[in-house]
Amino acid sequence: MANSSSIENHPLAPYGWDAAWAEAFAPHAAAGLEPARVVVELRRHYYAVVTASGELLAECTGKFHHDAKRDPAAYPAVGDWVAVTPSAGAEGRAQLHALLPRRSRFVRQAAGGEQSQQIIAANIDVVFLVSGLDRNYNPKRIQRFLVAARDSGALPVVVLNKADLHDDPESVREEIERLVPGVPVVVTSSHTRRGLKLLGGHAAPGRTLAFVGSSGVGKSSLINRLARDAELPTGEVREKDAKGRHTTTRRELVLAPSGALIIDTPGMRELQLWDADEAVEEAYADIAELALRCRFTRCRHEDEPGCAVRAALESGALPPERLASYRKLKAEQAAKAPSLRKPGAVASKPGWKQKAAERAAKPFRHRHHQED
Ligand SMILES: Nc1nc2c(ncn2[C@@H]2O[C@H](COP(=O)(O)OP(=O)(O)OP(=O)(O)O)[C@@H](O)[C@H]2O)c(=O)[nH]1
Ligand SMILES: [Mg+2]
Ligand SMILES: [Zn+2]
Repeated sequence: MANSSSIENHPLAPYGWDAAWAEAFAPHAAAGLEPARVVVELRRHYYAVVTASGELLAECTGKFHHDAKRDPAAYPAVGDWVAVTPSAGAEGRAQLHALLPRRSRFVRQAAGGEQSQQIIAANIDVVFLVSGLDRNYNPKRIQRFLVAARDSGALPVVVLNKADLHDDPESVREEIERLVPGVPVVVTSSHTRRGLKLLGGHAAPGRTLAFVGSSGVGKSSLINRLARDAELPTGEVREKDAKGRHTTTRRELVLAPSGALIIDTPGMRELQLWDADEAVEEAYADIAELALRCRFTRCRHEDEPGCAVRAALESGALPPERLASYRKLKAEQAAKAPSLRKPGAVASKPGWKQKAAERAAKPFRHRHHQED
């Protein structure tokens, strides 16, 4: 077993390698495998991993797939420690053989129970839930998120970003603190740099921080501030409703100048932390309310007798456009539900596959961030 001074000098120490990981890895080391940390999920079952000798594009072995038995949680996620071997005759490529047990995990609970847990980020110390203090702000969503964060094994921190767009951010902070007692709440602005020191306080060397939240709240912008040269893509939000455009399309770990490891994630449309259906029901609470009064509990509001929704349409109390948009959303969700259960569903946005294929075809190089 390696002694502690050689652990500190280990080339992977900046990525969080320590004596406990070395111990967990011992059987794999004995089998001639190398340790590596997943820094990007490129596409389904393909990962950029960092090893003692540099970065490799790793692919799960056939045996790995067999043992994983299609359980998404059995596959590596960004932040995971894995065992690899460089592929013979394919430079920059590696075979991924095994996954080390996780210390913590932030999961998205998709519809469909246990088997559908999707790991958003693994081995994280702190998970920041970012909200924007613009129209995006939603206390209920923050509460729901904290339920997911509570089980993660990481410290949850609520981040209220875009403070520059709000008249009284402190009052919001107080409201959230009352709502979620004991959870740190930080007010930030990536534009004015407000609160960045407080965020940076969590960014100690070797610690892993993950940023999650809806699209457009400023996750990548905040990370770019903390990791000066991360140069993560950021995108505009829509004028009419402050919704983001899903600029970030992959989960990626960057090494910040402070020595912290920071994980960026795509906005929450893909990372629904609660049942999507529930969100629609909430947005159309009036229709949900009416439906409670339909004679049949499974009323489709078409030609069933005693339908309160149709009655409201006929009386003019419910605008037909509203019912139409509700129906459209429900139909979209029904179509989307099965794919959300698949691992890698996040990566399967239009255009993604092609881009990933291009990237995979090129020799892979992840950004490195050194103290300057
Ligand atoms: N006013 C203001 N705008 C901000 C702030 N932080 C980020 N933005 C803007 O919000 C928009 C979205 O920022 P991103 O960093 O791309 O948001 P994101 O959370 O990474 O979004 P996705 O990658 O789509 O999930 C950009 O136009 C940013 O310039 C802030 O503190 N104040
Ligand atoms: Mg982003
Ligand atoms: Zn009905």
